[in-house]
Amino acid sequence: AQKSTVHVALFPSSGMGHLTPFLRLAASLAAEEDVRVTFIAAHPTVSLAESHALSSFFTSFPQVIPKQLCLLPLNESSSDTDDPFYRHYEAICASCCLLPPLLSSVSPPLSALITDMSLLSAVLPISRAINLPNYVFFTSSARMLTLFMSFHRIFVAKAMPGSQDNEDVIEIPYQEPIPVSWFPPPLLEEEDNFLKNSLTQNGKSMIDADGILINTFHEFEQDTLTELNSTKMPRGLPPAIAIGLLPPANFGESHSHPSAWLGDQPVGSVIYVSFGSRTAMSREQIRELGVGLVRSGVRFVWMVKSKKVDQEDTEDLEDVIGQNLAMATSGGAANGIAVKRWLNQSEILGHPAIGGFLSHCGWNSVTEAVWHGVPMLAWPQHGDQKINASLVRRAGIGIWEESWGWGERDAVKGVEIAERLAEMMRDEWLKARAATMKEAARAALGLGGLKALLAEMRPSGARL
Ligand code: BUP
Repeated sequence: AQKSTVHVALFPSSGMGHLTPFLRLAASLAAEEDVRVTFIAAHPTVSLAESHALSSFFTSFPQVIPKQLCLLPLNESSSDTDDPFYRHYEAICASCCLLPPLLSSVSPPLSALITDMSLLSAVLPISRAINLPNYVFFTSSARMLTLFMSFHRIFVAKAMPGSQDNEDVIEIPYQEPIPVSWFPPPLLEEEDNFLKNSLTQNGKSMIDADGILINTFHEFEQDTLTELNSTKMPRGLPPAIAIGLLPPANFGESHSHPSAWLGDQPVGSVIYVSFGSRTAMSREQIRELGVGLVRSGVRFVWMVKSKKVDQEDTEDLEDVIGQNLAMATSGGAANGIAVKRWLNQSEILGHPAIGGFLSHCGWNSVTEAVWHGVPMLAWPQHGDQKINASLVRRAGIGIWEESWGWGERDAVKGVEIAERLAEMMRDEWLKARAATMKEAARAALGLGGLKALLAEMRPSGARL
């Protein structure tokens, strides 16, 4: 029998950490039979990386229909954040009133909308008004989802550490408690702030979504996924659908990585160093990291970043890491190379010379390391990253030096960094675990989280 066509619209939030998994999801959906994909992207983007990724994606996937949500000007004085990514996200929320004509203009009519977790409370009233099923794509770990969904209840119950002394863990209903020290610091503040408000509003809205997609898989987050879908959970919560790790879709510039240098290095000998698209380390910490990399003796490729938003990251490499190191790392005199520009991270992690990843543990970075079987040295910097780092440690695919904190206080000394780097690179157990997890991630792809979702979206589909 002929399948009916499903038409799905995808709507990501701001920053590469959100855009990348949405683009990968779009590529996976577009590869399915009888599936049309519309991709709604806010315009303008906050970073150059996002606008480049979007244009390469639409060139590589002409079957995906691009739609621009042209952002309305934001009232500067009504914002409670100065983070450029959060401000952009606020502008997207404020522009959601422009969605109805955009959603109704696409053909054939939409079967469902897949919305970023941080846009849900702004989008749900719109999708409900036109009877359009609305799924959420949660672009972090299932463990983080447990906090996201319960934060508004924890907060209302005033169970935060500020009001309950001597608590070193926070109870998460029906889930393992989470240590207070892993919470993103803004969530522990007494006063209202941007992150708290966003988590409260969107967490509350989750109950009204038709389903929650998470790019994770059972072997990696077994306990959490089982609990999330167990009958003990409060009734009415939408199903949490583990869609597996999304394979990196190759639409970037593949010549943009230092392949010539990597090609000359022994298999598994190089550590890749990057802290994601929105972490700007202090100058002092960057210098200590440089000292640590050289001192460790481990070969490295270091993606250096000194400003949150790429357009503003205009300083020369030597001004950021120092002239001597810049010369040594560009001329081959040091044990590695430092680069101050966007690299195709997933492609680098898949290079045979790569044997380790010093990472902030943004969820995409964790999934890419798992996908390529690369052991990690976790150094979380903000947000969900300590929770993700705890999963890396628990899965046995990386080490996490918890005493390094959020990377915002006193700089961690180079000598300490060097020790941990060398320790991670010689750990055979980590390598074996990472290889096993890679196999499990690839095997999970065939298990059909996405196919089950599409079956549900088809007009005759049964509930998951
Ligand atoms: Br930097 C950098 N090349 O040079 P995360 C990042 N990436 O391909 P984040 C590159 O951006 P959030 C670069 O592979 C990953 O897919 C990287 O996402 C890619 O961290 C993505 O790892 C970064 O989730 O976002 O940027 O901190 O805070 O939303 O987790």
